[in-house]
Amino acid sequence: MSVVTTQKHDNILVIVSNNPPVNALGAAVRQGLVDGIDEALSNEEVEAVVIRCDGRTFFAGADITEFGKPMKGPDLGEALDRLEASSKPVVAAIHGTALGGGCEVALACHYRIAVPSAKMGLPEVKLGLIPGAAGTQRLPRVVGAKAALPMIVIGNPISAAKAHAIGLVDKIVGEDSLADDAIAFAREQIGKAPARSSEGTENEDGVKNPSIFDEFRQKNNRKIRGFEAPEAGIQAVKAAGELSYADGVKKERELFRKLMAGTQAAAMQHYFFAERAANKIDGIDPKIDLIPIKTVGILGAGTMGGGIGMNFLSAGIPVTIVELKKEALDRGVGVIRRNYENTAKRGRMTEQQVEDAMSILTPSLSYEDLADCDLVIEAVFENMDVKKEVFTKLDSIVKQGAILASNTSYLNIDEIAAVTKRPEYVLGLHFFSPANVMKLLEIVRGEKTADDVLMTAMKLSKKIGKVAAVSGVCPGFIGNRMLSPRQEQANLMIMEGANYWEIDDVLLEFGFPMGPFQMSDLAGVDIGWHRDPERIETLRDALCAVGRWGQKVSKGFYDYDQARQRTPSDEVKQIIAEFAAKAGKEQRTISKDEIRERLLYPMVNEGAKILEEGMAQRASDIDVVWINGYGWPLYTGGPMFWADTVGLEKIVVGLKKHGLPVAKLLKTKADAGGKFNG
Ligand code: 3H9
Repeated sequence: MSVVTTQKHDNILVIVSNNPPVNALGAAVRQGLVDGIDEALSNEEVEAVVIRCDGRTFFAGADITEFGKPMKGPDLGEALDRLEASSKPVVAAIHGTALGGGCEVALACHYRIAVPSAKMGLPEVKLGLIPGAAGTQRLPRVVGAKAALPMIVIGNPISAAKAHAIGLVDKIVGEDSLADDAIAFAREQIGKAPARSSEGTENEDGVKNPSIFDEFRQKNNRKIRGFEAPEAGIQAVKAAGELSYADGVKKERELFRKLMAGTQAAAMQHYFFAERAANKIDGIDPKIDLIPIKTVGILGAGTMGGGIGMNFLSAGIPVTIVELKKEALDRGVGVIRRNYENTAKRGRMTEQQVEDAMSILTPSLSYEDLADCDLVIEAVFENMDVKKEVFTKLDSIVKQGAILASNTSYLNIDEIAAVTKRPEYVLGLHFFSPANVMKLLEIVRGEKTADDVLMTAMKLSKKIGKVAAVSGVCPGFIGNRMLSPRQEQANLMIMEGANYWEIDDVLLEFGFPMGPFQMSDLAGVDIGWHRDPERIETLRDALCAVGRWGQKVSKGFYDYDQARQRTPSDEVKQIIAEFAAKAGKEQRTISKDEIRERLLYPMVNEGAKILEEGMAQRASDIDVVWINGYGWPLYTGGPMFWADTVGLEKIVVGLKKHGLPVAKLLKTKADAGGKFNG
């Protein structure tokens, strides 16, 4: 059966797409839409048309898997022009997510009706693109440039209610009566002149008040820094006000094609599929029976434990949080409430939602209260002996069949699991700080972790809004393991003559939000310091001894002013110089290229070792970890995809030039002219 069918209801022709899973607009669907419109126009009995989708969603966009392949059938732009040109009114009936090309289909229809749960958006920018089927020209003509800008340039979907408020949706209809309501609505439009989006006039706001574009750039500077597509989106929306519709479409196509040919779009499309691939666990049936997780226990109400708990509370899963001292427990619960209230103040939560979340939190001073939890996550002090003690106790208290997880960022999960009588129910859930904000969750698969336990954790990660990747057991897992060689090189280079701020700046220019020395200042230079100012063995000891503990005391590697702006410190430079002299390190100027290569190439090398040892399932999982947990710039596709774009041969040559080791897998792939991804 064709993916697009038509049904005639008296004088209304309903065109129905059924192309699971998300009704992507592949060649067959585009052809089906054109055929449907032709049928409607050639049948005299038909007076109006409805376009809707079966399955879980209205069209979720162009079929991304077709990108880069030769175009088959009508292109989406052509198909939509045919649709809009129809002399008979065409109504889009929207449920699920009308995204990208799907939102453009809706825009090309003369009217749009939606169910309350529907969402609409133009997320192309997240794939390194802008809409390419006239969305940038039709949308501003319907809702105005100001309302179109965030949709096109930031790309987050909006609710049906918001779409209705800005004029993108004409009517909200019953959640369960979309098909019938669409036919009735279409009938009401018979005889009226079709409302064509390309003829809308709302785009004049951008001409009357052109400052909206610069204001938008400034307001969103942090979000769009380094990305090419957002600026192209702004230019396209601007063109929608300044140019005729036909010229605007030409401009959009030009911008779209240029982006599509660039590496950023390739990198971001790689990431789209990487994130989804990371959910799949080799050798485990995705339909395996899961362990129901109705309540979660957290051990430790510190920054980490509290943050972890918030993820579950926000998802409506009751949490019991245990601390040994009342003072620490009260403090932890207070921080959770304050965090929620701050979110509410910023308008991202209602007061009711704050209360709802807090009402399912049970603070406790007793391990015994964790007995009935389905999952217990330990977030106590990072020390093997402490963890072993905690797991022995948990194993004796928590009911059989419950999962015991450690939030360790470094320690051996198998060793921890071995102290329990249920090693198959033990795994690592490595959250990143702040745990309620950071997207990444590293799921650490122990040697004995059972398949259903692992898959339960994976599914749960989605429920709490995390992006998860599975790591094997090795020191530092995927993320921190790759951070080590970068830090090592950074430390070596400042002893060889590179200025520490140059090292930070190289990473900033590459697209990281901060460099290693800024990171150290933010985390606290004194973390793990022995607190003896007389004992100076490392650079860190020396900085701590003179009170340079980091941003919290306004001085660490940098001096900080009240606005937290950093300036390099002469005192630190002096301390580094003394260390270098003591170590007899010859000083030289180190170029930016060398700094970049020595920071990043060893990470790629470590990534290769991680793959070689089977600690990551696939190279793209490593990309997912580094993009979501450590700020690796998304537009480069992550360390392994980036390495592919640099060329593995070049990386091997670079590593050798700097006297650094080359992993076997990297060398083999480089010799064969291969890639990590694909
Ligand atoms: C565009 O439209 C360009 C046009 O302007 C111009 C053209 C000229 N294509 O995410 P899920 C697959 S650009 C192909 O797990 P959910 C996905 O890989 C496009 N495949 O489900 C996965 O496959 P698998 C603009 C797609 O319920 C499966 O569907 N649109 C596409 O969590 C399920 O996906 C977008 O960027 C696609 N477009 O979320 C929207 N979309 O099972 C992209 C999904 O093998 N899509 N797949 O791993 C989404 O944001 C989410 O998929 C959606 C559902 C919210 C729809």
